[in-house]
Amino acid sequence: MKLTRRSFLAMAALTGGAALGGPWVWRMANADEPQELPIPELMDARALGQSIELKAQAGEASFFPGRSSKTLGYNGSYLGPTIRVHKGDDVEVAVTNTLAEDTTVHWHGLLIPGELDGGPHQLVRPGATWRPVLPIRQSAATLWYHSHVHGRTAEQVYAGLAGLLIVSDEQEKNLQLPSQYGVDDLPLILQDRQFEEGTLVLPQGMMATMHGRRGDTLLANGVPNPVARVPRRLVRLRLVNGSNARTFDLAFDDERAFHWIASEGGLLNRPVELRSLTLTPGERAEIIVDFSDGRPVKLETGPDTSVPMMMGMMAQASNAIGVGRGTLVNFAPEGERGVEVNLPAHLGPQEWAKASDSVRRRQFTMNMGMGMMGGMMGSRGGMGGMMRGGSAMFGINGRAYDMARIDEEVRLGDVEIWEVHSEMMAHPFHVHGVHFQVLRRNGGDPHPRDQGLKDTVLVDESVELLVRFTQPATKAPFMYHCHILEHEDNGMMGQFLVA
Ligand SMILES: [Cu+2]
Repeated sequence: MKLTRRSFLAMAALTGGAALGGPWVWRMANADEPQELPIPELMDARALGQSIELKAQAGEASFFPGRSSKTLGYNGSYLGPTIRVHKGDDVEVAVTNTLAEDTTVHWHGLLIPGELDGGPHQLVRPGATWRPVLPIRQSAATLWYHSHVHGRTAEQVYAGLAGLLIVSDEQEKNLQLPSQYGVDDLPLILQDRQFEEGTLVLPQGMMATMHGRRGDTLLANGVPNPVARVPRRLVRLRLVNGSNARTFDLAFDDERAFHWIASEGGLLNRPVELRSLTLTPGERAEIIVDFSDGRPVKLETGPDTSVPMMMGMMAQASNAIGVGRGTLVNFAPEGERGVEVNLPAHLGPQEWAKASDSVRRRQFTMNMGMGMMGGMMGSRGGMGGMMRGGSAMFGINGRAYDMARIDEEVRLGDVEIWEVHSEMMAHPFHVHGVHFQVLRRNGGDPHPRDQGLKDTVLVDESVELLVRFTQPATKAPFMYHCHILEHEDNGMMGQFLVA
């Protein structure tokens, strides 16, 4: 049955209007007319004379038919163009802030000096333009860029300030992996968002801060339940978890195998066959999927299990989350069956550091509920008052982030072991300006999914990371923080210099 707007209104009238615009109705309407997967515009730095222009702007987006939402985007109303840069080049980016508030643009995963990083210290004021020249010296990888303005990162990213950043190089080109952007090389920014009557809403309150903002609707490139038309051959998917807080457990609905070829830092040594893949906020993965059988298939995520039981129950009671299993993308293979191609057995020769190169060990604990009792007993009006007051609810090593305090100092060129622990729930840990390898997880061997060079990692209990510092941070520090953006905004962040 085709649910037209008129029959929908009639049905709403029959049900006494109670269901008018309820989320299930919108999802039904949407399921009737699936939208095509939008492919963000590609801005190739070489084609553009090594000059990229990004404009942070306010806009309106229509996530559901006939409903518009207030959003933010780069050069558009929601999300931003895909920027492609090439190893060896220097790329000038002009970031203009047309918003009525401060912003920054952080190049998540790019190995560049601290003052170019786009963290909280590189504020772009309303009306101003920031012009960093980015030296691209790292291997091919899928990165992303997003707002990182302290205290407002969560709200700005939630509203849409994020985009994909691809680094290309000759070695990766020579592998002849699927590389036709938007055809057999698809960017997929995966997010969850909360809607009411088809309009994007910003969850508020203590639950939203404690868990990070989560939502009942899954989006890929800003569209719920989209259809991606793909050729009947091997296709590369560049997956980014751009959610504020939700970890995705990705798998295809027919449980087909696929090959994981790249982690956050670039190509793995060799393709790894998987049937499911966990992606925490800030993490990326490139996978190769074989669509040659021509059968439609869905990319799904399992239910959100990253909230502790008690907190999950509280959240459900307060309707802050309602997130089960769901579809992210419907793939519809089309055209003639492609000729069979084998993936290269060997991908990237990752010459990297060894644990024995490490000269120092540091410990970090991501704290949650710090000073909670004191805050509840205190005179600030309970937990709500405490959150608004911004007292130390979240921190690292017992301290909330302070822009004026340098927490760690590292020697340029050193390799160190960072031990990272999580409190209360699993937290994704991101370090700016570095790549690391996971040496140990929860006191044992790392998981298969921990391999490769990374800049973001899910810490359920503890991890040991081998970190190499190749980028200076003298004029401005690098950040390390929880990538649940509400935790980060509320103090679960520290900063370090590299000299
Ligand atoms: Cu966290």
